[in-house]
Amino acid sequence: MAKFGDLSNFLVLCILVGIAGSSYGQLQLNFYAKSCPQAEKIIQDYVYKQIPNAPSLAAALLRMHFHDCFVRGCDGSVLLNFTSSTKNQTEKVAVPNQTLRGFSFIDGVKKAVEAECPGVVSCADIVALVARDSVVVTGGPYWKVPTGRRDGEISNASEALANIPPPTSNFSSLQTSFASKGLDLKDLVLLSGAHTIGVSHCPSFSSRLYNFTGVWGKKSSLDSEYAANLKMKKCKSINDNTTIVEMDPESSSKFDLSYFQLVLRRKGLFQSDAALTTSATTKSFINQLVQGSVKQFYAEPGAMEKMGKIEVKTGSAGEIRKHCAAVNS
Ligand code: HEM
Ligand SMILES: *[C@@H]1O[C@H](CO)[C@@H](O)[C@H](O)[C@H]1NC(C)=O
Ligand SMILES: *[C@@H]1O[C@H](CO)[C@@H](O)[C@H](O)[C@H]1NC(C)=O
Ligand SMILES: *[C@@H]1O[C@H](CO)[C@@H](O)[C@H](O)[C@H]1NC(C)=O
Ligand SMILES: *[C@@H]1O[C@H](CO)[C@@H](O)[C@H](O)[C@H]1NC(C)=O
Ligand SMILES: *[C@@H]1O[C@H](CO)[C@@H](O)[C@H](O)[C@H]1NC(C)=O
Ligand SMILES: *[C@@H]1O[C@H](CO)[C@@H](O)[C@H](O)[C@H]1NC(C)=O
Ligand SMILES: CC(=O)N[C@H]1CO[C@H](CO)[C@@H](O)[C@@H]1O
Repeated sequence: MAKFGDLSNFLVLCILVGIAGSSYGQLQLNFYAKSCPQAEKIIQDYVYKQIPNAPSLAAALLRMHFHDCFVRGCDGSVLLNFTSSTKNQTEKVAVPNQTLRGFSFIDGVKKAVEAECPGVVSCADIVALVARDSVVVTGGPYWKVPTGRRDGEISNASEALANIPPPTSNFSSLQTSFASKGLDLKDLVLLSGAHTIGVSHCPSFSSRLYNFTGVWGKKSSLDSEYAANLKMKKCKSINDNTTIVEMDPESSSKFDLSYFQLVLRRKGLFQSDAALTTSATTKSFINQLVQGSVKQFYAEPGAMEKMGKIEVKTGSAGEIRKHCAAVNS
């Protein structure tokens, strides 16, 4: 009997710990339902009104969400101009961030939200919601965005460099990088699928056009006709750092599955895109993907939602910033 009592106490304890664990430290759908019921609507309205006038921003804002989440978790650290510890050497300054766009868009959304409920909605949640809504308004898939993220107070350029995988990544470094954020190979493939929208600057891939024989003496994994075309029409010299190139040229503003078709035809722009075909696991997943529909693959419990939960700060951790580019003083 004593044993049974111990067991039931143990079960009660487990349930209590379980409840505490789930109400504290986790995101939830419509977190601001009581504190700022209009928040998600204000954000959505702003995006739905502005993005159709500047559709290329949708890609930039999705990429910003990725760069936020991979460094110190999704905590808005990518938005900071300055912190007391790093001064102006924040994530923004790091090489992978030099091509980020959309910071003033986020400031505009924050202003609209602050006008309704000052000091309630985090910049980290704004980035996550804006990324999803931007993709949806351009005709892309929907994914759920639970909220309740808090904003971080640290932003360090070296950490961005260390955590954002470079476009020269091979399969094993991509796998390691994503695994360190709790993302598996399926997530890696689906998230790389974001390269179905948006643009790149030449330096992110020009070594595949100009220098591939120098690297381990290997032949480029980029389709040779495509490479020749890019050299002739786009990245005319290895020093070109201003020309932009669509990653999925035939439908670069449409979030579809054509990125995966390109990757299979050796026309993925980056080494990291091509790397997805060097593993049997990811290659067979891509072969499966191209048979399906895009909405199906990004639906819950999808990779995008998982990315949005990386190392989030909740409860009383961090703060709710007043201005997204600055920690509260
Ligand atoms: C798998 C590792 C990844 C690598 C190595 C990578 C690398 C890059 C690079 C080098 C660019 C172009 C930057 C430039 O030269 O302008 C780019 C653009 C972009 N990336 Fe990724 N990326 C990765 C994963 C992701 C993920 C997970 C997402 C979002 C879910 C994403 C979304 C985007 C978007 C939307 C753009 C276009 C941005 C624009 O048009 O301004 N990428 N990526
Ligand atoms: C920034 O991050 C790097 C690498 O983790 C670390 O060595 C450095 O001390 C950090 N800088 C500051 C000011 O915290
Ligand atoms: C960062 O601050 C230093 C001085 O503290 C200044 O020389 C430099 O120009 C600043 N860089 C940027 C990008 O603002
Ligand atoms: C992948 O890239 C990493 C980092 O550059 C390197 O250390 C590793 O040897 C590479 N792996 C293969 C299989 O080429
Ligand atoms: C070209 O290849 C050489 C030899 O491997 C290497 O040292 C150099 O950094 C490469 N240049 C570029 C732009 O990739
Ligand atoms: C881009 O290239 C120009 C000319 O080659 C150079 O002056 C400039 O510093 C480069 N910018 C970057 C960010 O590398
Ligand atoms: C952050 O920097 C950007 C430009 O680099 C500037 O437009 C913005 O006003 C700054 N925000 C704050 C709060 O300092
Ligand atoms: C968006 C942004 O802040 N970009 C910066 C990236 O870093 C370069 C070099 O430090 C800055 O000139 C850009 O303003």
